[in-house]
Amino acid sequence: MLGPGAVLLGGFATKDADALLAHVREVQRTAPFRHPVTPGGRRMSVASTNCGALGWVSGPAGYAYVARDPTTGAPWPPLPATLLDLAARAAAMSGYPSFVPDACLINRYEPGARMSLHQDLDERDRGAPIVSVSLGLSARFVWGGLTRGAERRRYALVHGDVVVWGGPSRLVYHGVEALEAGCHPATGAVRYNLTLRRAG
Ligand code: MD3
Ligand code: FE
Repeated sequence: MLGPGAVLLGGFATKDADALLAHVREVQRTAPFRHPVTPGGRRMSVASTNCGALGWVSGPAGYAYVARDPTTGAPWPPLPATLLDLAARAAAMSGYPSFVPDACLINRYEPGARMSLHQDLDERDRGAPIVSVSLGLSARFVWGGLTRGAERRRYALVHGDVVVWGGPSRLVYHGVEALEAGCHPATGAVRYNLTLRRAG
C-alpha cells in the first residue's frame, strides 16, 4: 500500500516479463517509439508508443487519446491477452474487480530521461484505476499529493513491479527522476513502463 487506493505489487509481473518485452518489440515494429512534443513545444525525454484501441499522443493541439498512430496513420497494435489478464488480476487484487483497459501507453526511458510532476487527466473514466508495469532498469518514482505543492515521497520501481493507482490516488501528482545509466539483463540500458488505462 503506497497510499489510499494505491497498491504496490512487488514482482507481480516478473514471470511475464519476457513475454511483455517480446510484445514491446513487436509493437514498435508497427508503432515506433517517438518523443512526444508538449503543447508548449518541448520534446519529452521519454519516448513512447501505444497498443490497444486507443493511444495517448501529444502535439501542438494538446494531449489526447486517438485510435490511430498519427506518425503512420495505422491503428495501434492490439493489447495482448497476457497484458489484459495481468492488468485485470492486479486490479482485482487491489479492490477493482472489473478493470478492462482499452489503452496501454508504453514509455521508454534511456539514461537521463525523466518525467516531470503531473497528473493523468486525459482519460475519460477517472473512476477506473491505472495499472503500471515496470521493466528493466529501476527508477525513482516521485509520488506527491492532490496539489502540486504537497509533500513528495520517493519509491524505487524495479523490474517486474506492478502498481495499481485508483480511488483517491488516481489524481495524485507524480513523476519519475532522471534514469541512471545501467545495464539490466532483460532490457539492456533502458527502462520500460507500461500503463494500462481505461481511456475511452
Ligand atoms: C499515479 N508514467 O505515463 S508509472 C505516465 O514510469 C506516467 O513512466 C510513469 O506517469 C512512468 O503518465 C509513472 C506510475 C503511475 C502511472 C500513472 C499514475 C503512477 C500514477 C496515475 C495516477 C497516479
Ligand atoms: Fe502519469
